[in-house]
Amino acid sequence: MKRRSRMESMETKRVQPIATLTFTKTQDETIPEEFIRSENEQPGFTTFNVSPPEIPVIDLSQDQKDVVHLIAQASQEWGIFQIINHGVPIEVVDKLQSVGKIFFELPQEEKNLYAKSPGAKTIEGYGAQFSKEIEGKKTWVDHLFHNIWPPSRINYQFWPKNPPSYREAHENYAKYLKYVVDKQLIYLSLGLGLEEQVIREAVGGDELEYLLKINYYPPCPRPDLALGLIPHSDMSAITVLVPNEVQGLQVLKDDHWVDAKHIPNAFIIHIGDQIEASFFNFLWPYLMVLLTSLFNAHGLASWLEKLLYLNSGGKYLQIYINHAYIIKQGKTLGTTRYHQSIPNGYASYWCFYKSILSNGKYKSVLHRVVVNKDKTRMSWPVFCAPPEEMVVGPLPQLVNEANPSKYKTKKLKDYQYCKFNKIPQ
Ligand SMILES: O=C(O)CCC(=O)C(=O)O
Repeated sequence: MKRRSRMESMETKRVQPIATLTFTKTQDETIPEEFIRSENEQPGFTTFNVSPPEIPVIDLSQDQKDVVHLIAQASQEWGIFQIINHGVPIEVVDKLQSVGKIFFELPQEEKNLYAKSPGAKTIEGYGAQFSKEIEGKKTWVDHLFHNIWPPSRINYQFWPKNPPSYREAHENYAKYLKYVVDKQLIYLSLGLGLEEQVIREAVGGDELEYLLKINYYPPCPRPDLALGLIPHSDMSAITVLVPNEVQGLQVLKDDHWVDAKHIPNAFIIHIGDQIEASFFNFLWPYLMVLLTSLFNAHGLASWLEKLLYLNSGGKYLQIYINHAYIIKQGKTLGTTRYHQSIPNGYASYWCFYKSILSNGKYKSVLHRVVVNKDKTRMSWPVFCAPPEEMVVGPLPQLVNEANPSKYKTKKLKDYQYCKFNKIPQ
């Protein structure tokens, strides 16, 4: 009996069974309240539909000089691009996707064998909802995380045994992916005018860790109200993502949420925080945190909010109890995964955590995922990040009097701690 109720409560924490229940029980197309985003986040209101710009697509079979130029340009202007002719055989990706799909279609009890235990320190395992959002909102997605490279970082306990070919498919994919990642890091280095191995070495060289995630976004009766993932940037150096054919990824470009078009056999490359460029220096947010904390302590936060908003003509940076928000002309820009939008409906995003290597040249992309009414979206991002103990900071080659260091040098694990706990970097 006890076991049964534990099992039941685990199941209700997964989105997949909730989605199935929602579809079978309701005729009126409602979804549980905790999945309904505030208006400023709802995709129905915030997606840019009128001839949106398109994420750059880069053909790697071109001359290397052109590839480097295009990648550097996309990394500065977008922080994301798609690559084609990347050298990974279609069958390898098909196999990866088919074993992942089989896993997510297994009975709930079997998937739960790989569940993260509550309070576990590791990110690896099967679960839902990466971190709690302040208003208790949930995203419409389940996931499985596990490392795939280097071999010393693999914990096979998190790799499903069913289907039996799961392991081979992932080992094979990791082998090919390594080649793609190494190449991207070379292009990014060359794009900054550096020797080709500089960035790769700076993010760990052979120790660079590959964390694979499988996202499973079931069909949602109200895709206009829910989000698969709230806006965030990745803590990685770069992320390589393959989606299935169901579109859903959106990126923030010039204050608008635009769709990442599905391109068969393309890989999507995200520039992560470790390589990013931020447009703020870090003293300004510290000052604002101090100010707002003082105001909060006296219950005056919402007054301060209004004052700032009015005085800035609707365009200002706001810090709200340790959270940074950028609000432009009252429009939704987004929130990060680690905090929530503010109650007055303006949108926001966290601006402290930005780092590091390129000292302002490349940008990490703010992205989110919308869900589909009839189809299941799945995606396979691989977050490539330095080992936790590694110290990351601006590359000395990129710092000089004209371009002083904008970011602190620190261990990746300290950086992650700050990001998870919303502490200024
Ligand atoms: O599903 C996607 O396309 C994006 C996934 C993502 O951003 C994430 O898992 O952090």
